[in-house]
Amino acid sequence: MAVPRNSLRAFLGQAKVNLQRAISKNEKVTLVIGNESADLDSITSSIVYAYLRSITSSAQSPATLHVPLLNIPKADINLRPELLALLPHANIEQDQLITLDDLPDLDDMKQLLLPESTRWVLVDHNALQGKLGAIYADRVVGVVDHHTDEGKVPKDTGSEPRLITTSGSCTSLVINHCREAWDRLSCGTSSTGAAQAQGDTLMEDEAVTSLWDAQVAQLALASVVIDTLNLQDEHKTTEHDERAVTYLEAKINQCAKIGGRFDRTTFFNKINDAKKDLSPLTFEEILRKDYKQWTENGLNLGTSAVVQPISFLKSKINKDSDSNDYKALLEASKKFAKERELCVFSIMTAYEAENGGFARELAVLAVDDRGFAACKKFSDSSSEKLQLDGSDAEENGEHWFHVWKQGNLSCSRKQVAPLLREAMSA
Ligand SMILES: [Mn+2]
Repeated sequence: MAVPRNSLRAFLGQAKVNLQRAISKNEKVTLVIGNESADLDSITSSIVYAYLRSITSSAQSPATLHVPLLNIPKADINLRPELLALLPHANIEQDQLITLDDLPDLDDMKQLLLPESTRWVLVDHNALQGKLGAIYADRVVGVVDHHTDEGKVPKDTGSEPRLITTSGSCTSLVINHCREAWDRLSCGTSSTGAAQAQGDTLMEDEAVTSLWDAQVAQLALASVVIDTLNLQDEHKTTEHDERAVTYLEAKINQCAKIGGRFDRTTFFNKINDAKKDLSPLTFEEILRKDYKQWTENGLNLGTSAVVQPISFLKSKINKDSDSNDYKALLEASKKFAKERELCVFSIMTAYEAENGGFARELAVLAVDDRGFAACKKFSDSSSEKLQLDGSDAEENGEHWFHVWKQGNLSCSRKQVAPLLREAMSA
């Protein structure tokens, strides 16, 4: 089913109804889902891809309603202040987002949302992990991603792309993939849907559609500037990101209502300040905020990406004293790891250092013998590459725990997690 061109706000309403019908009436549905960390990039990639693929068509891909699904429960939206700061720019509200809470309970999922009635497009990851993966992994029909290709998505993806390449933000790849079809829409070749949907005159039609476009463009732009530090992070920014930013800024400027007063740096600072403010969150919420898990060789690896330094986490836990002691951090991390049955748990920080530069740290914890062996292997094989420089460390029969400064700033979780997984593999 194709949908007429509409605002993002109206589109999300239609998408939610479409998913409900798939569940209650066993109708076919296409879902677009980001990775389990559900960072801003995953969320905007899925919403923007779903929206544009639902209202645009090309020779190989007819317009089909795509449902953007956030890979988190509804309650976890609140752990993402940068998303909450962004939503008003796209004129959407938290309640309109479609989350794991909109799927049937896990126990009946297979019966109520039949795998054979579903198609899944992955954005910002290329292997469907966890419980959804166990049921729907072989229903994946397309991918747009900037992580290492795990080879799980079929080579021939038909009407959906199989696009995996390096970029700062996955949303940049989504935009560059969809822009031609999006522009054809704006040229008016199929813009009558807007007039019909609105019941407006064609004069008003253009003002309305340019506003809709600018709202979608801001949603996409936010991830690109967050993931590339407003195109200033030389380790992450690629040509794809630069092209996407130029294009999205132009889309925003075409809208008379927003374009005149839009300033990209002000916009970046607003979203980035919201992202960095972890003060309302508890230690456990900070670890959950940007969390990914893998199973390798029967061992579970958990990783939390954090936008403040380890010293911030220590002060969060040692709230009654300003102690820089790592013991409480170690204990709280062990608790987090045990609750998730992890064998290895890692915290990766990336933050602005006091001298204004950018810095990274890596903390790695193992809680059982198999984890100890994997961590030793990781530390032996990757210390040099990552330029790890130790500070806190404790190794005994109970745990293996190291905190390092990571001199190699170009390696984020995208590079570090595969090294950990490799050390865990047989
Ligand atoms: Mn990403």
